[in-house]
Amino acid sequence: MDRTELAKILDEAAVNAKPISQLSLLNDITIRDAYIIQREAIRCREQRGHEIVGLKMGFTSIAKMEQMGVHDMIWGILTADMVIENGSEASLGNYIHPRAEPEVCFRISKDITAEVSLDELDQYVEAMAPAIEIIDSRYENFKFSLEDVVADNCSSTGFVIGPWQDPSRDIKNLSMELLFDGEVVASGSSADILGDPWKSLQAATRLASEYGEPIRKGHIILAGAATAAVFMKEGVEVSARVESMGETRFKVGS
Ligand code: OOG
Ligand code: MG
Repeated sequence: MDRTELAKILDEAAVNAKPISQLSLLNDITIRDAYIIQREAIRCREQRGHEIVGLKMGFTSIAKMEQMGVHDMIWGILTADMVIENGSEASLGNYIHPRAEPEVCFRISKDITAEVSLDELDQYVEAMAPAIEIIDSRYENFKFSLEDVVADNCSSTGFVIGPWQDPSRDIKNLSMELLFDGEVVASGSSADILGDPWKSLQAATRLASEYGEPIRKGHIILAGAATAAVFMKEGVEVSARVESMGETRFKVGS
């Protein structure tokens, strides 16, 4: 199958919340191909009127790489239909087998069209916040190769953002927790995100420029989870707590 057909299969699996078998089992897909498929599938969302609102980094922590059995950093595209308002509800029925993970995110203050060095990144960030990402692989049993997951837009499905605050360069060692009904179900540190979430943002500028994907003023960049992700359960209130940044939450509906 060609890349446009594969993108359509992934897009339909997401829209219908129906899992598919791994594309790499029957198709030869390189990482380059996978990013082209990812972009094509995003085009389907754009055609439905959902604009790009940012990027996400994935597998920036050892905990995540080990959980999913992969070995490299990846990135995906966030669109407007993935936004879940802080404190609102996300319905299980919209997803296949969703998991939640605690993250931090950055809001970009001016367009980025080339790689930005770690030292210069300050000039491009206007705010940061605690966040929760909902990931929902379109593959059966949440099993995939690196190429599969990249083609599937790195399992991107939803995200919730907590209170915005002024950017700080010193977020290297903040405790990060995921809670279900107030009980900690996963915990780690921002140090688990490449040693410093700013390094993840730096990598996002490098990868986006390599693939010709501009990062725009106002875009959100999710830096990647600090812990393994946890399956969502109906009726539970999911929250993430990041030391000195506060909390963000949503309720899991049916
Ligand atoms: C891929 C998404 C990885 C992260 O924060 O590491 C990711 C997956 O685990 O299905 O979002
Ligand atoms: Mg994530």
